[in-house]
Amino acid sequence: MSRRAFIVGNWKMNGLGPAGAEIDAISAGAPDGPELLICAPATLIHRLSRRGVAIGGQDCHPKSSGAHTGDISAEMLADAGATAVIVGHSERRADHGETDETVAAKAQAARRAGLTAIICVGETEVERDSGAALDVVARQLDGSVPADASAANTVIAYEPVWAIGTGRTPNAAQIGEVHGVIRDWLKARFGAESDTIRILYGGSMKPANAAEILAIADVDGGLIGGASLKASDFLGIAAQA
Ligand code: 3PY
Repeated sequence: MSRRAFIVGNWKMNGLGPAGAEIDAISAGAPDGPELLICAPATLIHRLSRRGVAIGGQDCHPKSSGAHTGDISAEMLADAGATAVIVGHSERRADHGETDETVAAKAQAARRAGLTAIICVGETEVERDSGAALDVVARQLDGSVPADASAANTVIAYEPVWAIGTGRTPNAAQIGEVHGVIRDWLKARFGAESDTIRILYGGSMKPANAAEILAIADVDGGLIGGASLKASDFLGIAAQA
């Protein structure tokens, strides 16, 4: 089955009001073909949505409301105009101690609010060097994809932690091997429906390496960090999808 390429920007903790100009440039230059999404800081979601590019969040609380100072629920993201949310990014797992269980609860919240959950998995450098990468990713999938997830609102992003913000990327064989394992895992969990679930690669993806990465079997798009901050770089990647 051929899946529509999905190119997602993760702006992380970057972006003030003028970022609207980048969204307008992405909207104006969007190529036919891939689906585009920018996961912006929560403060910008309302301002950036309805400008011709789908906007997502970068995290959500498992609960829909309540006494959780500083947190944002999936319902609030949807209310602000988001269509999707990243959950379980390795920066949140590391900075906020998020476990697979927490990530699964957040993915469940995304579903409850009608958002697509982009669930991140990926091994550290130590895990890669010790030969544990595939086991780690399978274990994260087991724990982070909620039991009642629907294929329709689930996207998986494979982001090796050692490739994030380092300029290093795994080679094509390494990416292909992990994406193959994820595809098999999805098949076992979702059956025939799994064919529709997209698997993104993330970690130091940029215009210069996008074509090679996007050509790898079972890579259905990218989750782009730094290179999504400039419309020209983001579009340079999207044009190759
Ligand atoms: C990166 O490429 O830096 C990312 O973390 C994308 O999510």
